[in-house]
Amino acid sequence: MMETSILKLIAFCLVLGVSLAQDVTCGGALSGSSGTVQSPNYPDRYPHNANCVWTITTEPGTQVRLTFSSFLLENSNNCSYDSLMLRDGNSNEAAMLGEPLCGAFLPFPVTSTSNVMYIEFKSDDVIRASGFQALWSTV
Ligand SMILES: [Ca+2]
Repeated sequence: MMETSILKLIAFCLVLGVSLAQDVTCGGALSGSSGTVQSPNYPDRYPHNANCVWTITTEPGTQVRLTFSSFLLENSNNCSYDSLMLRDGNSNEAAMLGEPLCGAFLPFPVTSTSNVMYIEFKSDDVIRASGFQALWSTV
């Protein structure tokens, strides 16, 4: 009986641990006509070693436009430390939409050529910032 209780307690802790870990997970498959994408914890600082991927899919025949309302990522050459990358398609092999983004300048709105945009946010293990928030919509 005692053993069962201990096992249940361990199982509970594992579940709790997993759900706490999920608080910093991010990304996902988004679809519809509009919505918001933001870095984990926004407007608080994003976590270290984040790796988030969003795919945004709008109606066939339309395009996806991403308009930033806030942007602050650790700055680095070629954005090699923390970065936001936008791609014109549904995978990390699709063509980049512009250069990798980082630093403190609010990026111009970006529009895909098809109805899918791939967004990847990465952070390294030092220096965090408030991250980004962007509205996506159908064009
Ligand atoms: Ca960093």
